[in-house]
Amino acid sequence: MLPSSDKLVWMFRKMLEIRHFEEKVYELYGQNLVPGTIHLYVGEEAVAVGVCANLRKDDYITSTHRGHGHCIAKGGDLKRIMAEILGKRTGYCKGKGGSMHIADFSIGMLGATAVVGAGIPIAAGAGLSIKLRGTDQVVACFFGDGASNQGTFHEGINMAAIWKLPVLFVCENNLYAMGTRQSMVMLIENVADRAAAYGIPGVVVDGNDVLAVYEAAKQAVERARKGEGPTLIECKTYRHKGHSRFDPATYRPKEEVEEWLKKDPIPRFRNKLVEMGVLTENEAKGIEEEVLAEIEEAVKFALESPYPKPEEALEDVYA
Ligand SMILES: Cc1ncc(C[n+]2csc(CCOP(=O)(O)OP(=O)(O)O)c2C)c(N)n1
Ligand SMILES: [Mg+2]
Repeated sequence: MLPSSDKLVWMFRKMLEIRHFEEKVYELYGQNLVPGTIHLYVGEEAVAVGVCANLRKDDYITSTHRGHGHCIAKGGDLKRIMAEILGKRTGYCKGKGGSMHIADFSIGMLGATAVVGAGIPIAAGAGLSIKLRGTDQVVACFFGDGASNQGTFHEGINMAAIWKLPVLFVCENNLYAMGTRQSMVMLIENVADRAAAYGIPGVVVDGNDVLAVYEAAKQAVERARKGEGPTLIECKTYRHKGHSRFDPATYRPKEEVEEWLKKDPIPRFRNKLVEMGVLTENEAKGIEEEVLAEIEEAVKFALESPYPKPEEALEDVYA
């Protein structure tokens, strides 16, 4: 069943927020305003949004090095995310975590991590905490195709499976782990096929179709809330940019990139909403303008915020 019109519009707005936020971060990076590096989610927006559209505020997510989109889809504050990326004191980690360490427990965003595959056992742990507390919350765990070759994938999913923990394991298969093509490191085509090894359902979906992702996640959430255990959802998608800001991604054939650009999830969804009569072209344009204004405000907030003081360097950190 289709989500309500309100939810469809929310999904469209969130996808635009992620896209324009990321493009702005890309631009700010070029102006030397972003310390460290960045990994952009442009092209993969339908995954985070399709999944998070099924989650409540008290549900959890775990994220990755490519995590801005997950945080935005879960309801993260654009100003605080932008401030954190710029290393400012008003950011989620007071400017000390940066792009890859954003967390917001108040919305169930348990954290991004630069360690590939590290979110998987954390999600299983959060699932166990839910089970022990006896609530009907769920966890959505985002990770890449590369992460699915880490030992944590086996350990985390197996444990969640045997204990029937309420976790959605969401593989964002963008075909590459840095410059390594999936076929160079895996003999199977679908990460979801690995679900059979754990005795749980594995589903492959078009990760550039937000409604397909929404539907797969909906079923997995229902199953998880009923105590029936985890699901592995593999979303086939593509990052429009290189792995990180400095990667020109020359290892990808030009034709492949062009093919995927044609499948851009945002124009696809926009056309669908117009076709379905949920939005007019003008309304869609209006939403995009609102989103752009919101992002400008976030940038202004972040630029005007102070850096942390040197004497605060050892506060809030483990040593
Ligand atoms: C444990 C670990 N090994 C290697 C790296 C270096 N590294 C950073 S991102 C990345 C690729 C991850 O690929 P994937 O899981 O497919 O995610 P994607 O970047 O495609 O979203 C690697 C190897 C790391 N950060 N952590
Ligand atoms: Mg990948």
